[in-house]
Amino acid sequence: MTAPADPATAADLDAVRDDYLARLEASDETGAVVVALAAIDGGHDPEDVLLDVVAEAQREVGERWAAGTWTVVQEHVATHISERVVAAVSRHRPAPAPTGVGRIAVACLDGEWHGLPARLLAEVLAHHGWEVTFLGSSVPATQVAVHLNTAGPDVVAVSSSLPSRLPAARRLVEACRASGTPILAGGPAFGPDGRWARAVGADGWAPDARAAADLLAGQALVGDDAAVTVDDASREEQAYLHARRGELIGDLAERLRGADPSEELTDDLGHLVDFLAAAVYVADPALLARFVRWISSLTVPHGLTPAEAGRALDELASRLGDSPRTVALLRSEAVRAACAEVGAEGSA
Ligand code: B12
Repeated sequence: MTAPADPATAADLDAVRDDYLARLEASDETGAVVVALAAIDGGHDPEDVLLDVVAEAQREVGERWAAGTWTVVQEHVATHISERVVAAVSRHRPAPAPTGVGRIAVACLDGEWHGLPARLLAEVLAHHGWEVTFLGSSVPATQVAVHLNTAGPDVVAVSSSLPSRLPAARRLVEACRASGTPILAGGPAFGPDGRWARAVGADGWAPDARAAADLLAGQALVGDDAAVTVDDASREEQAYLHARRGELIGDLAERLRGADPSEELTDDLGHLVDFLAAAVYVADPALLARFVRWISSLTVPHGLTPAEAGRALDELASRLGDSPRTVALLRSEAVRAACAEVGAEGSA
């Protein structure tokens, strides 16, 4: 693909994105495809249309869902349209034949259903000459291992949006290590600077698909074992939290709202326990602090309020006294600061 657009062209792409979002808002699949293909026919690189129009629009879709201005159904419809647009773009400007740079498998972590980011990465890498096999959403590590043994790609690229999936990332790293295949990680799950990719032992991380293509072109992927923070104690406490998940959610929900809690509250408490377990797993209070800020920013009717989040963290700290790392994390300065910032007072 070509060099980044000059400023004038970049401004054009902003207008294309606005137009594209308007088509998503109108549930207009045909119109969205027309906008994307017209931008390409007008001289924009397909990579720029995928990343600066489709991916950016999807982020805005997420903002609108989080702000409560779009329903879940509107988000689903928009995402379905974007998936169709990605397919249309790749038909309109098919990737060239692989140039021999290498073979890469692109997969989402087990339990990770955000497949579109991985699809976008796969398209971009194919345009950079890679022979890509797209394994799809939520692929268990054991199944990736089968693929490694049978197809033998040079690299595995793993995508994840949810930090709560990080334990699955470590399982995948171990499967890749067993076959000697380097693993490149990406997506918001791994933190804004990729710190949780290093924590679980990935061999490389890139912030976006363009950077991934550059990284893969430039150097061999070599992990840094010293950066891995997962150890036996963190595994044990994460597993313990996972085992008690249902009981903890039920007890917290009853404590917060009595006998008839909303489904949204129960879902949010599930996220809370899962993000706590992931934070314990990678031994980083910043992960839980980010969660506190995120959950408090949502305007989901009947969901967990900031004050309830603070009480839930308190309650967890008092119930999990047999898990010293978990309690230390719940009582950490980073988590306290996040709680104070969002009005989740009274936290542990
Ligand atoms: C569409 C969507 C969904 C769809 C996904 C369908 C699909 N086919 O992908 C569905 C409905 C399944 C979904 C479900 C959920 N979602 Co959702 N979803 C989104 C949304 C709106 C868009 C995702 C997207 O396409 N983004 C655009 C991509 C291109 O951006 P990206 O991920 O950053 O990817 C780029 C880079 O990160 C990088 N990259 C990505 N992967 C890789 C891999 C490698 C190797 C490399 C190097 C780089 C790389 O390259 C990409 C392009 O440059 C996001 C909002 C957002 N900000 O993304 C929320 C969002 C990710 N979802 C969110 C949530 C909470 C959920 C649910 C938990 C909701 C629920 N209550 O159930 C579930 C979880 C399901 C699960 N277990 O996976 C939250 C996550 C918040 C958090 N703190 O983690 C977000 C951020 C919404 C929000 N604003 O709060 N979701």
